[in-house]
Amino acid sequence: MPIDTRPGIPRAAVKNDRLIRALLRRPLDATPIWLMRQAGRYLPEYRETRRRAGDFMTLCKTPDLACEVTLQPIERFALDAAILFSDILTIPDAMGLGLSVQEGVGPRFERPVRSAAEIRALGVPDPEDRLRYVMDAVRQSRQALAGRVPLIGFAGSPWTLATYMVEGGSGRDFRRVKGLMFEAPRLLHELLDKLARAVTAYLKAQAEAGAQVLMVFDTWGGVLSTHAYEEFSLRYLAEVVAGVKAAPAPPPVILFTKGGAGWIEPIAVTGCEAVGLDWTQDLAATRRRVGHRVALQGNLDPLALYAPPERIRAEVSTLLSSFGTGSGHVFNLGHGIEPDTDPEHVRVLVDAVHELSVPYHSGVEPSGVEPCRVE
Ligand code: 1CP
Repeated sequence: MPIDTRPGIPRAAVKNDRLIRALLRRPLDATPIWLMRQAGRYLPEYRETRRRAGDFMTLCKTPDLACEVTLQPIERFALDAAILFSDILTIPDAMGLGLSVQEGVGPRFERPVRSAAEIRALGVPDPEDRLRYVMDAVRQSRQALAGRVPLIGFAGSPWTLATYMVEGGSGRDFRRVKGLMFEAPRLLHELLDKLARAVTAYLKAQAEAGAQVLMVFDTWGGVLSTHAYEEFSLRYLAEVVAGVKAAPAPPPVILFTKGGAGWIEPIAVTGCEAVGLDWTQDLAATRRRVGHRVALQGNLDPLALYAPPERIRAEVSTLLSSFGTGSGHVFNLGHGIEPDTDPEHVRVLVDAVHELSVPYHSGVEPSGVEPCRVE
């Protein structure tokens, strides 16, 4: 029976509910799969729409085009979820930092924030005002999907957003933001507190606009020491989850810290439904540690998609067997898909996950224990 976690939506609103079932660790027929950056440069149809848009931010800010791109991978492959086409940097852009994204250069801010005055001048954007284009893209994508698969909404973590805002673009050694962390930690906390409020409001608004699952990308949490991670990233991730969960009928939440292998237990107790894993983490061991609490998402090395089809199937088989029987696994890559990936290899991956995972969902546990409670 199809399930949906939001009241007011007919139970049949999602025809393919594998993702939601896996996140809630309920029985299902096969392991769901979606891919980080599944709508993007590896697809010729994306490159064509981006060309028509002229530049990346126009693509994000034009709901018709964002919706078109959101659906492109769903039209091509048997994926079990759509992820909204947008970017984590929409929030700093709405805060007035002036974002541009150039081919081969990446994201850049015209007005990075570094001083106390610059941080204190930042406002928390109203999602239905300066970020209305994102909410419109959610509403339109949800309508266009017509319940085929659930729609994932997302945001960057406060720490990850702060790295871009302070560095002024992609960091390499994070010299500036770490400088602030060591020299003016209270000022960085002021920025992170503002960002946590902005991210919470943004995710709640996406859920209200129709996003059925929410994911938080903490792409740069892994560059921190353990105690700095707890103080400057995890604490704000937990605040965001608590804020999102305070709304009536909140959707399931996935938290992903790239490089967070050492911190899976504290991430799993934030109140999220699932933890995303990068490819360095062992699925079986992680399931033993936290699989009774949360679902796990991941974690094929994105570069495995360069390998020939037989090797891709073998990698899928290894990961499925590593997770083992029962619900609670969402297949994904350990990070975003590379732009020069062959789309036909994505087809091989998606079909292999569906085909090879069926025996893991027969409903008959060899030991007779509840699926997902592996000790
Ligand atoms: O030239 C182009 O077309 C721009 C490339 C691009 C794309 C396709 C950017 C710029 N953003 C996106 C889309 C995007 N970004 C999505 C779309 C939905 C999907 O299909 O998954 C999502 C979820 C993101 C999220 C995002 N943006 C993250 C977190 C996930 C991750 O990859 O770690 C981060 C760190 C960003 C910042 C960003 N935006 C764009 C780029 C190239 C980057 C990364 C820059 C860097 O490496 O620091």
